[in-house]
Amino acid sequence: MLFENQHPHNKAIMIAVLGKPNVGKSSFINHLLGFDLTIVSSKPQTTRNQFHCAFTIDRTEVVLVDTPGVHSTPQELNKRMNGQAQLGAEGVDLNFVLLDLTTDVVAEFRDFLKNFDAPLERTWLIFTKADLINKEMPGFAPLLVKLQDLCPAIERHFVISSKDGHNIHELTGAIQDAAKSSPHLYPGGDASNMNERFFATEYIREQAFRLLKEELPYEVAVVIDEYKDVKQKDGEISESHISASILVNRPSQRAIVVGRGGSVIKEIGVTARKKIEAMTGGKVHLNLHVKVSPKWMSNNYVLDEIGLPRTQKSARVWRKK
Ligand SMILES: Nc1nc2c(ncn2[C@@H]2O[C@H](COP(=O)(O)OP(=O)(O)OP(=O)(O)O)[C@@H](O)[C@H]2O)c(=O)[nH]1
Ligand SMILES: [Mg+2]
Repeated sequence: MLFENQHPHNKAIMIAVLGKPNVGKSSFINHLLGFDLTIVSSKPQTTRNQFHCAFTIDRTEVVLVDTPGVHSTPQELNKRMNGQAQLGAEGVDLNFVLLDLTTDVVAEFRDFLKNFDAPLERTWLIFTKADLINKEMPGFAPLLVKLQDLCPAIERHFVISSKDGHNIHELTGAIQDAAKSSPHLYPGGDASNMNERFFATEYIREQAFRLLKEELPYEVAVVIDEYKDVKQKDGEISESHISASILVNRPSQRAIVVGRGGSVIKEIGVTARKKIEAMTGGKVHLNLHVKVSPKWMSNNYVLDEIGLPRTQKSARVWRKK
């Protein structure tokens, strides 16, 4: 069924977008998509789930898999985020490992490989944030040799910027050339395998990452309590009623997220609502609550609820013999 009525010249490619936290994976994906689908922040560990971000260039469908930044951690939440990165790379045609040019890229790549438990097959290195450095880059060739020594699966590299679009055109051309003849996975034009409910939680969490300081963004999760679409006679959605809970780890954090006179939660709500409305195309009524859920970052029920299943590195659980 899925592959019926597809153009015989269709091509497709699925690419895992991998790397350490904060290197610019989600910004890169949004730049290629042409709109802000996946959330971005200046703080590391923003993305927590792996998911598809799809677009087409002429007859080529490109599915980029956004993934959480891979890092070393003893925490159950973070172990599961690393697990998501590995899952995101399963069965893809190509891996892009993003390296932030403003850091020591060799150390960064070594650290990534240490914490990424799956073998890397076909890999292109994407050097990001080129707008922030001297583009002549003396000493770049020996650096590439060192990186190649760390991972023989590296086939190509590109130096790009998601801010000023440097080399993006060349890269998308190379992606098109690498795509193989194939039916499209999202022939109806869907941009993701995740639904609007998931993106609503992400857009709320994005504002929490923007407004909250220090460790607080990392101790916040968002769950939807109710999501109801109101349809017109022609079946079009006219408005959506969304109730969501912002979970925090400790009672003292509740007051910070609410803010003086409710100012912080109000700003989270107003800004997130605008982005959700841009996604749904209809009016959104967004109701936010803050709930204290002590130690939710190691609570199996909450982690499952936010789409982070156990991994092989998860803490052992008691099983009946
Ligand atoms: N100047 C500049 N900043 C960039 C570029 N790409 C990303 N950034 C910034 O880098 C920060 C991190 O970007 P993200 O896209 O959230 O990074 P990420 O790799 O998805 O991060 P995690 O989801 O936390 O793993 C943000 O402040 C971005 O605005 C770029 O090409 N140039
Ligand atoms: Mg991200």
